[in-house]
Amino acid sequence: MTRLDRIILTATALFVCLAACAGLRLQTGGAPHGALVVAPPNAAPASLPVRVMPLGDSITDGLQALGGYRSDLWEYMKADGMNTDFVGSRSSGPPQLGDRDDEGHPGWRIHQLTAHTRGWLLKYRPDIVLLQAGTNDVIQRWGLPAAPTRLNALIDLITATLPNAQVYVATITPLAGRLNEKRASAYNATIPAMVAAKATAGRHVRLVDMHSALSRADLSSDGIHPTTGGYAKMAAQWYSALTGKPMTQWEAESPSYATVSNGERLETANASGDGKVGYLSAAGSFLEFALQLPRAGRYRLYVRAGNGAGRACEQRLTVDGRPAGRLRYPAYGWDRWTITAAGVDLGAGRNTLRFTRATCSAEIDSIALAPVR
Ligand SMILES: [Ca+2]
Repeated sequence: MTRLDRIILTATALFVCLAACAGLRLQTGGAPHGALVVAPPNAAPASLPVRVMPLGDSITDGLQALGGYRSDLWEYMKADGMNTDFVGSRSSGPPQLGDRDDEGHPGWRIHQLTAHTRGWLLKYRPDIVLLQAGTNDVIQRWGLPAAPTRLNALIDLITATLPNAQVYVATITPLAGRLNEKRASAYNATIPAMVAAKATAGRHVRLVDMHSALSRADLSSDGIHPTTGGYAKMAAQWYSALTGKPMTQWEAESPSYATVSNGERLETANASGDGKVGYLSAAGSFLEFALQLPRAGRYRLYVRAGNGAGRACEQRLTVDGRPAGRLRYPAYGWDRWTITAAGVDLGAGRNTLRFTRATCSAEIDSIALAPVR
């Protein structure tokens, strides 16, 4: 098969997938310029994988928390039945990360990525590029006034090399230290107009405001890389951008909306919010979220759970006291988080979601909801 044949076959298969499979769809309404938007499906997974290239520096690599945002992002996609292929020349992440391929290069500045990006794109031919770059330019103060120009050139290189790929451009995450954060904010401030101009020109580029998704409390002790919880927030922000469905997260350990009966709130730096809920093993024990929602409707529920029982286990879910099915968690180990999804119908105002033991106890770190429609 010639290369052209392969491209046509891939493009045709992808289009069929977009049109007929539930994994992805081509959104031409609200999204600019026919942007490729991943839609949480309810049907069978796509037959051909969608290639996703995580592209950036050590934050893409996942320094301080193995796998970084890629771990949760992979879990979200798996939970929604998407057939995803992470691509890149590197491979890093924990064993439970189903696909560890990436282009996250620790310490690299924008121009270093630019020097290699064309080759990576032609070799791995991603359908989606998740680009976050510039943190090293900022913290090394390396030609900082021209950093936006360099990012602009990198985006142009990607869209020129693979015009049909969808490029998600993230702002950089917060930095500790007033001056570094000021420099980061100045750099970030140039990105929305840059991306908007390219979208207007018909390029498949979208902005992901990653900076606003995290706070300084989400930074590890080095003041640069996110904590485990910070990376979890990054994954939720990437996935919200990919699906076009904004997710809202709630921490299981928060007493302001979560009640624990006959279980325990546990502190751990390995969970988002530095806390989780466990020991939900006794009969009658439960974790219950009381959530205020602005709108009634169908939602996608994502549960970030840890299961160290050595075998897959299930919890029961009830919504306002009504059975709403079971949630099944693979046995990755304690503090190795899996994300399990379920569809739930919720009302406007107060809703209670209660988790109880079914076949074994699992720990819950957080949950998230995204509107389906
Ligand atoms: Ca938590």
